[in-house]
Amino acid sequence: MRRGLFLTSAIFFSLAMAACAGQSSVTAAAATPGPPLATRNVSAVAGQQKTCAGPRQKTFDLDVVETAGVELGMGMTFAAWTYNGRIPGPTIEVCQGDTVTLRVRNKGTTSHGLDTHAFKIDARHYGPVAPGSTLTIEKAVDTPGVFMYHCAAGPVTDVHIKSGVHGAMIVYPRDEPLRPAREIVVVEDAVFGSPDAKGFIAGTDPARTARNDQQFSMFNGRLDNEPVTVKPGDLVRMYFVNVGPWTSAAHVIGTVFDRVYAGAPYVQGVQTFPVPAGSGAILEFYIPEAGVFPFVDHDKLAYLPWGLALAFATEGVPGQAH
Ligand SMILES: [Cu+2]
Repeated sequence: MRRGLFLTSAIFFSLAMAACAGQSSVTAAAATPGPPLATRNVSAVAGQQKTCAGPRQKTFDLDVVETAGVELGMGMTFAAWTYNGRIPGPTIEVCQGDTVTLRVRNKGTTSHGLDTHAFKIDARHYGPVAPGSTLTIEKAVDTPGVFMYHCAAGPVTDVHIKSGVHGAMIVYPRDEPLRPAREIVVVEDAVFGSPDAKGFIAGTDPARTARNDQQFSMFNGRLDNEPVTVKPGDLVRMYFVNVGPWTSAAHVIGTVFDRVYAGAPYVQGVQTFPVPAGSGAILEFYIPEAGVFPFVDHDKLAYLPWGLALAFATEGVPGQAH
Protein backbone atom coordinates (compact mmCIF):
# COMPACT_ATOMS: atom_id res chain seq x y z
CA MET A 1 0.00 0.00 0.00
CA ARG A 2 1.20 3.49 -0.77
CA ARG A 3 0.25 4.70 2.66
CA GLY A 4 2.26 1.94 4.31
CA LEU A 5 5.28 2.76 2.23
CA PHE A 6 4.97 6.38 3.05
CA LEU A 7 5.07 5.67 6.76
CA THR A 8 8.72 4.76 6.33
CA SER A 9 9.51 7.82 4.26
CA ALA A 10 11.70 10.76 5.03
CA ILE A 11 9.16 12.69 7.02
CA PHE A 12 8.68 9.98 9.59
CA PHE A 13 12.32 9.15 9.68
CA SER A 14 12.90 12.82 10.25
CA LEU A 15 10.42 12.90 13.10
CA ALA A 16 12.28 10.06 14.75
CA MET A 17 15.59 11.85 14.23
CA ALA A 18 14.17 15.00 15.74
CA ALA A 19 13.43 13.07 18.89
CA CYS A 20 17.02 11.93 19.35
CA ALA A 21 18.98 14.88 18.03
CA GLY A 22 21.56 16.05 20.53
CA GLN A 23 23.34 18.91 18.85
CA SER A 24 24.30 22.06 20.68
CA SER A 25 21.82 24.91 20.65
CA VAL A 26 22.22 27.80 18.24
CA THR A 27 20.04 30.78 18.92
CA ALA A 28 21.63 33.65 17.03
CA ALA A 29 20.09 34.68 13.73
CA ALA A 30 22.25 34.29 10.69
CA ALA A 31 23.67 37.68 9.76
CA THR A 32 23.02 37.03 6.11
CA PRO A 33 20.12 34.75 5.37
CA GLY A 34 20.49 31.97 2.87
CA PRO A 35 18.43 31.90 -0.29
CA PRO A 36 14.65 31.69 -0.13
CA LEU A 37 13.15 28.24 0.22
CA ALA A 38 10.96 26.25 -2.14
CA THR A 39 8.89 23.10 -2.22
CA ARG A 40 8.13 20.71 -5.05
CA ASN A 41 5.24 22.82 -6.34
CA VAL A 42 5.94 26.33 -5.09
CA SER A 43 9.04 28.21 -6.15
CA ALA A 44 11.07 30.70 -4.15
CA VAL A 45 9.71 34.19 -3.60
CA ALA A 46 11.30 37.32 -5.06
CA GLY A 47 10.93 38.94 -1.64
CA GLN A 48 10.22 42.36 -0.21
CA GLN A 49 13.24 44.30 -1.49
CA LYS A 50 13.00 43.19 -5.10
CA THR A 51 9.20 43.44 -5.23
CA CYS A 52 9.03 46.88 -3.64
CA ALA A 53 11.85 48.20 -5.84
CA GLY A 54 9.89 47.23 -8.94
CA PRO A 55 7.25 49.20 -10.84
CA ARG A 56 4.28 50.37 -8.82
CA GLN A 57 1.92 49.11 -11.48
CA LYS A 58 2.02 45.34 -11.58
CA THR A 59 0.00 43.12 -13.92
CA PHE A 60 -0.51 39.39 -13.56
CA ASP A 61 -2.07 37.03 -16.08
CA LEU A 62 -3.79 33.94 -14.81
CA ASP A 63 -5.54 31.24 -16.80
CA VAL A 64 -8.30 29.16 -15.30
CA VAL A 65 -7.60 25.66 -16.54
CA GLU A 66 -9.74 22.59 -15.86
CA THR A 67 -7.07 19.92 -15.96
CA ALA A 68 -7.25 16.27 -16.97
CA GLY A 69 -5.09 15.53 -13.96
CA VAL A 70 -2.32 17.01 -11.85
CA GLU A 71 0.17 14.86 -9.97
CA LEU A 72 -0.16 14.99 -6.19
CA GLY A 73 2.49 12.41 -5.30
CA MET A 74 1.95 9.04 -3.58
CA GLY A 75 0.59 7.77 -6.88
CA MET A 76 -2.37 10.14 -6.78
CA THR A 77 -3.61 12.20 -9.73
CA PHE A 78 -6.44 14.70 -9.41
CA ALA A 79 -8.53 16.20 -12.22
CA ALA A 80 -8.19 19.59 -10.58
CA TRP A 81 -9.53 22.95 -11.64
CA THR A 82 -6.71 25.43 -11.34
CA TYR A 83 -5.05 28.73 -12.05
CA ASN A 84 -2.32 28.08 -14.62
CA GLY A 85 -2.71 24.30 -14.44
CA ARG A 86 -1.30 23.92 -10.96
CA ILE A 87 -2.24 23.69 -7.28
CA PRO A 88 -1.82 26.13 -5.69
CA GLY A 89 -1.90 28.87 -8.30
CA PRO A 90 1.20 31.04 -8.77
CA THR A 91 2.24 33.17 -5.82
CA ILE A 92 1.40 36.82 -6.53
CA GLU A 93 3.95 39.21 -4.99
CA VAL A 94 3.20 42.92 -4.75
CA CYS A 95 4.16 45.84 -2.52
CA GLN A 96 1.97 48.03 -0.35
CA GLY A 97 0.85 50.99 -2.47
CA ASP A 98 1.13 49.13 -5.78
CA THR A 99 -1.71 49.24 -8.26
CA VAL A 100 -2.36 45.63 -9.15
CA THR A 101 -4.06 44.40 -12.30
CA LEU A 102 -5.20 40.79 -12.46
CA ARG A 103 -6.19 39.45 -15.88
CA VAL A 104 -7.97 36.15 -15.57
CA ARG A 105 -8.64 34.23 -18.76
CA ASN A 106 -11.35 31.63 -18.39
CA LYS A 107 -10.13 28.69 -20.45
CA GLY A 108 -12.59 26.33 -18.78
CA THR A 109 -15.98 24.93 -19.69
CA THR A 110 -17.95 26.72 -16.98
CA SER A 111 -17.93 30.18 -15.41
CA HIS A 112 -14.96 31.12 -13.21
CA GLY A 113 -13.69 34.28 -11.54
CA LEU A 114 -11.13 35.56 -9.04
CA ASP A 115 -11.52 36.97 -5.55
CA THR A 116 -8.40 38.22 -3.80
CA HIS A 117 -8.67 38.99 -0.13
CA ALA A 118 -6.05 41.70 -0.58
CA PHE A 119 -8.42 44.03 -2.45
CA LYS A 120 -11.04 46.36 -1.01
CA ILE A 121 -13.39 46.55 -3.95
CA ASP A 122 -17.00 46.03 -5.01
CA ALA A 123 -17.36 42.25 -4.84
CA ARG A 124 -19.08 42.20 -8.22
CA HIS A 125 -15.68 42.83 -9.83
CA TYR A 126 -14.69 39.29 -8.91
CA GLY A 127 -16.89 37.69 -11.53
CA PRO A 128 -17.53 35.03 -12.58
CA VAL A 129 -17.14 35.33 -16.33
CA ALA A 130 -18.18 32.92 -19.06
CA PRO A 131 -15.84 30.43 -20.72
CA GLY A 132 -13.63 32.18 -23.25
CA SER A 133 -13.88 35.53 -21.46
CA THR A 134 -11.26 37.53 -19.60
CA LEU A 135 -11.92 39.08 -16.21
CA THR A 136 -9.80 42.16 -15.43
CA ILE A 137 -9.64 43.50 -11.88
CA GLU A 138 -7.51 46.48 -10.85
CA LYS A 139 -6.98 48.04 -7.46
CA ALA A 140 -4.31 49.63 -5.30
CA VAL A 141 -3.37 47.50 -2.30
CA ASP A 142 -2.78 49.19 1.04
CA THR A 143 -2.85 46.44 3.67
CA PRO A 144 0.30 44.32 3.97
CA GLY A 145 0.10 40.62 4.67
CA VAL A 146 -0.39 37.26 3.02
CA PHE A 147 -3.81 36.80 1.46
CA MET A 148 -5.79 34.03 -0.13
CA TYR A 149 -7.02 34.38 -3.67
CA HIS A 150 -9.52 31.98 -5.17
CA CYS A 151 -12.21 31.39 -7.75
CA ALA A 152 -15.46 33.32 -7.43
CA ALA A 153 -18.23 31.35 -9.08
CA GLY A 154 -21.40 32.53 -7.40
CA PRO A 155 -23.31 29.85 -5.49
CA VAL A 156 -20.89 27.09 -6.49
CA THR A 157 -17.78 28.94 -5.30
CA ASP A 158 -17.11 26.43 -2.52
CA VAL A 159 -16.78 23.55 -4.97
CA HIS A 160 -14.51 25.60 -7.23
CA ILE A 161 -12.18 26.63 -4.42
CA LYS A 162 -11.99 23.06 -3.18
CA SER A 163 -11.31 21.82 -6.71
CA GLY A 164 -7.99 23.65 -6.69
CA VAL A 165 -8.71 27.17 -7.92
CA HIS A 166 -6.78 29.09 -5.26
CA GLY A 167 -3.41 30.54 -4.35
CA ALA A 168 -1.44 32.96 -2.17
CA MET A 169 -0.93 36.69 -2.68
CA ILE A 170 1.74 38.52 -0.67
CA VAL A 171 1.52 42.28 -0.10
CA TYR A 172 4.89 43.32 1.30
CA PRO A 173 5.02 46.35 3.59
CA ARG A 174 6.71 49.20 1.74
CA ASP A 175 8.29 51.16 4.58
CA GLU A 176 8.94 48.52 7.25
CA PRO A 177 11.91 46.32 6.33
CA LEU A 178 11.28 42.71 7.21
CA ARG A 179 13.99 40.90 9.10
CA PRO A 180 16.50 38.95 6.99
CA ALA A 181 15.05 35.44 6.78
CA ARG A 182 14.73 32.29 4.71
CA GLU A 183 11.31 32.76 3.15
CA ILE A 184 8.83 30.14 1.97
CA VAL A 185 5.21 30.03 0.81
CA VAL A 186 2.95 27.27 2.13
CA VAL A 187 -0.68 26.83 1.11
CA GLU A 188 -2.77 24.25 2.95
CA ASP A 189 -5.54 22.76 0.87
CA ALA A 190 -7.36 19.49 0.36
CA VAL A 191 -8.97 17.13 -2.13
CA PHE A 192 -12.60 16.09 -1.88
CA GLY A 193 -12.90 13.03 -4.08
CA SER A 194 -12.12 9.33 -3.93
CA PRO A 195 -9.25 7.76 -5.88
CA ASP A 196 -9.89 4.80 -8.14
CA ALA A 197 -7.68 1.71 -8.16
CA LYS A 198 -5.05 3.63 -10.13
CA GLY A 199 -5.04 6.59 -7.77
CA PHE A 200 -7.00 8.81 -10.16
CA ILE A 201 -9.46 11.24 -8.57
CA ALA A 202 -11.88 12.19 -11.32
CA GLY A 203 -13.16 15.37 -9.68
CA THR A 204 -14.65 17.02 -6.64
CA ASP A 205 -17.63 15.54 -4.82
CA PRO A 206 -19.95 18.45 -3.91
CA ALA A 207 -21.52 16.42 -1.09
CA ARG A 208 -18.09 16.02 0.47
CA THR A 209 -17.17 19.69 0.09
CA ALA A 210 -20.44 20.63 1.78
CA ARG A 211 -19.47 18.45 4.74
CA ASN A 212 -15.81 19.57 4.72
CA ASP A 213 -15.03 15.88 4.35
CA GLN A 214 -11.68 15.79 2.61
CA GLN A 215 -9.94 12.68 1.28
CA PHE A 216 -6.66 14.19 2.44
CA SER A 217 -5.10 17.57 3.09
CA MET A 218 -1.91 18.83 1.47
CA PHE A 219 0.78 21.45 1.75
CA ASN A 220 1.42 23.15 -1.59
CA GLY A 221 -0.67 20.64 -3.49
CA ARG A 222 1.61 17.68 -2.83
CA LEU A 223 1.54 14.58 -0.68
CA ASP A 224 5.26 14.05 -1.11
CA ASN A 225 7.05 17.24 -0.11
CA GLU A 226 10.69 16.56 0.67
CA PRO A 227 12.47 18.11 3.64
CA VAL A 228 13.55 21.73 3.13
CA THR A 229 17.21 22.32 3.91
CA VAL A 230 17.99 24.99 6.49
CA LYS A 231 20.86 25.85 8.84
CA PRO A 232 20.94 26.13 12.61
CA GLY A 233 20.20 29.75 13.51
CA ASP A 234 18.20 30.43 10.36
CA LEU A 235 15.13 32.59 10.77
CA VAL A 236 12.37 31.13 8.60
CA ARG A 237 9.52 33.34 7.44
CA MET A 238 6.56 31.34 6.18
CA TYR A 239 3.83 33.03 4.16
CA PHE A 240 1.01 30.68 5.04
CA VAL A 241 -2.50 30.51 3.57
CA ASN A 242 -5.18 28.10 4.73
CA VAL A 243 -7.67 27.19 2.01
CA GLY A 244 -9.35 24.80 4.41
CA PRO A 245 -11.23 22.87 5.46
CA TRP A 246 -11.52 24.08 9.05
CA THR A 247 -9.05 26.15 10.98
CA SER A 248 -5.43 25.22 10.56
CA ALA A 249 -3.58 24.80 13.84
CA ALA A 250 -0.25 25.96 12.45
CA HIS A 251 2.63 24.54 14.43
CA VAL A 252 6.31 23.65 13.98
CA ILE A 253 7.40 20.61 15.94
CA GLY A 254 10.54 21.47 17.88
CA THR A 255 10.26 25.23 18.11
CA VAL A 256 8.02 28.17 19.04
CA PHE A 257 6.97 30.89 16.61
CA ASP A 258 9.11 33.95 17.32
CA ARG A 259 6.64 36.31 15.66
CA VAL A 260 3.31 35.86 13.93
CA TYR A 261 1.84 38.54 11.71
CA ALA A 262 -1.89 38.22 11.12
CA GLY A 263 -2.82 41.85 10.91
CA ALA A 264 -1.07 44.30 13.21
CA PRO A 265 0.61 44.31 15.65
CA TYR A 266 2.47 41.02 15.46
CA VAL A 267 2.38 38.59 18.35
CA GLN A 268 5.36 36.85 19.90
CA GLY A 269 6.13 33.50 21.46
CA VAL A 270 3.29 31.42 20.01
CA GLN A 271 3.31 27.61 20.10
CA THR A 272 0.38 27.06 17.71
CA PHE A 273 -1.38 29.74 15.71
CA PRO A 274 -4.93 29.38 14.41
CA VAL A 275 -5.46 30.31 10.76
CA PRO A 276 -9.08 29.92 9.69
CA ALA A 277 -10.07 28.77 6.25
CA GLY A 278 -9.85 31.77 3.97
CA SER A 279 -7.08 33.48 5.85
CA GLY A 280 -3.31 33.70 6.08
CA ALA A 281 -0.53 34.48 8.51
CA ILE A 282 3.17 35.22 8.35
CA LEU A 283 4.88 32.78 10.68
CA GLU A 284 8.46 33.43 11.76
CA PHE A 285 10.55 30.90 13.63
CA TYR A 286 14.21 30.17 14.30
CA ILE A 287 15.86 26.86 13.60
CA PRO A 288 17.14 26.42 17.15
CA GLU A 289 19.74 23.71 16.55
CA ALA A 290 20.71 20.97 14.12
CA GLY A 291 17.88 18.56 13.42
CA VAL A 292 14.41 18.31 11.96
CA PHE A 293 11.51 20.70 12.52
CA PRO A 294 8.29 19.64 10.80
CA PHE A 295 5.58 22.17 10.05
CA VAL A 296 2.16 20.60 10.70
CA ASP A 297 -1.50 21.38 11.15
CA HIS A 298 -1.82 20.20 14.74
CA ASP A 299 -5.53 19.51 14.32
CA LYS A 300 -4.91 17.35 11.24
CA LEU A 301 -2.16 15.08 12.52
CA ALA A 302 -4.38 12.22 11.34
CA TYR A 303 -3.19 13.18 7.85
CA LEU A 304 0.50 12.66 8.64
CA PRO A 305 0.34 9.32 6.78
CA TRP A 306 -0.80 11.36 3.76
CA GLY A 307 2.27 13.58 3.97
CA LEU A 308 0.76 16.56 5.79
CA ALA A 309 4.08 17.61 7.29
CA LEU A 310 6.70 19.87 5.77
CA ALA A 311 10.01 19.16 7.44
CA PHE A 312 12.71 21.80 7.82
CA ALA A 313 15.94 19.87 8.25
CA THR A 314 19.54 20.89 8.68
CA GLU A 315 22.29 19.57 6.42
CA GLY A 316 23.75 16.26 7.35
CA VAL A 317 20.60 14.79 8.82
CA PRO A 318 20.35 11.24 7.40
CA GLY A 319 17.97 11.10 4.49
CA GLN A 320 18.42 14.79 3.85
CA ALA A 321 19.95 16.40 0.78
CA HIS A 322 23.40 17.88 1.32
CU1 LIG B 1 -14.04 28.49 -10.78
